[in-house]
Amino acid sequence: MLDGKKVLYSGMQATGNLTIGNYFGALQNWVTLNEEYECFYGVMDLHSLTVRQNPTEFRQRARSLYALYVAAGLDPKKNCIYYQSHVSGHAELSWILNCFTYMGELNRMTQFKDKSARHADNINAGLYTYPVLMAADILLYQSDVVPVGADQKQHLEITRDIAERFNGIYGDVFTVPEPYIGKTGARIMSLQDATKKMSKSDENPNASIYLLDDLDAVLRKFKRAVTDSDNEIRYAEEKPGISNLIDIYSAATGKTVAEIEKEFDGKGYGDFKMAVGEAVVDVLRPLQERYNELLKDKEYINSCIKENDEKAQYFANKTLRKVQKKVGLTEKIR
Ligand code: ATP
Ligand code: LTN
Repeated sequence: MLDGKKVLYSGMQATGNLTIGNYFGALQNWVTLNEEYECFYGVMDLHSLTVRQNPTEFRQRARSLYALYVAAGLDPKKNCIYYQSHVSGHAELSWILNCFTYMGELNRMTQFKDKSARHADNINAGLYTYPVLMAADILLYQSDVVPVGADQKQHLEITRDIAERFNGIYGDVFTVPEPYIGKTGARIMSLQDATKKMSKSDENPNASIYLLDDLDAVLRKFKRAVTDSDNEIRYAEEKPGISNLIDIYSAATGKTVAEIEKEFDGKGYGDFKMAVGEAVVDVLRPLQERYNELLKDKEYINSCIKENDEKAQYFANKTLRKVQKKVGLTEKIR
């Protein structure tokens, strides 16, 4: 609780360009939940270091991510939108929590298994302890709720386990957070292979719709999206391509699956794909306009970053000091 409100925490890695998977799976829910909670949103640049980054591009991506949060509708004067690497408590708490996390737990993480398969030449210790840093992010702010896409559920579970273990030894130090996974859009799939999650790091540009894609390209990519052999617009396990498009249309318009099936009853795939493309373009157009405006106003973004870094640092330090004391680290002589 902070000022009588529950605390919401979330963030994204500053790696690659955001896709509509990131938007419908996470960002859109952040905006919906925004008023109800005291909110912290991190640009998770320390997590991005688990894969190699080009320093210049990385810095630009982090800045672009910050602007996209704001363009999506999060007001940086009301929400604490900040850089993870600017608050030293994340790395400090992460070390302490490492000592309360078992290798057996980390061995079970599916994201680690996937990412080490994809980056076989760079299976570093950061990739392995990634979930512990994520637990530190969340627990530092005594967060109650963490809105994420379905792929992050396992990381939320380990965060809860670490918090409960720590509280079991030292008393109620951490709030145990709940995940918030939206009903629609929690798992948007690739447009080229509907058995794979849409990802910012997919090598095939037709597989993902990027938030900053040219709008004609968006329509084109939807036209080329994989479907299946019959011509019926129906949500079903054996129709992953069409089901994915229904999910996207639902997330973009707020319509239910039943409403969508009815709307397109008797219509063909071509019409449906066009409608999905247009619905997504309607979401992206205002977002891109705001984003382009924001990039022009350097001073505004800088002042928001500065103010919010300080605010985050203040709250993070409160928890960190408490943890240091509980585990018996010697206090600094002031
Ligand atoms: P990468 O694919 O490069 O590992 P990513 O696209 O998964 O990255 P993250 O920064 O790891 O991006 O995720 C940011 C947020 O977006 C998380 O809450 C994650 O659950 C959500 N998310 C990512 N991809 C999807 C998707 N395809 N569908 C729904 N939510 C998603
Ligand atoms: N692992 C997350 C990004 C992330 C995060 C967090 C999300 C890092 N720290 C804390 C929520 C809360 C991902 O989306 N891949």
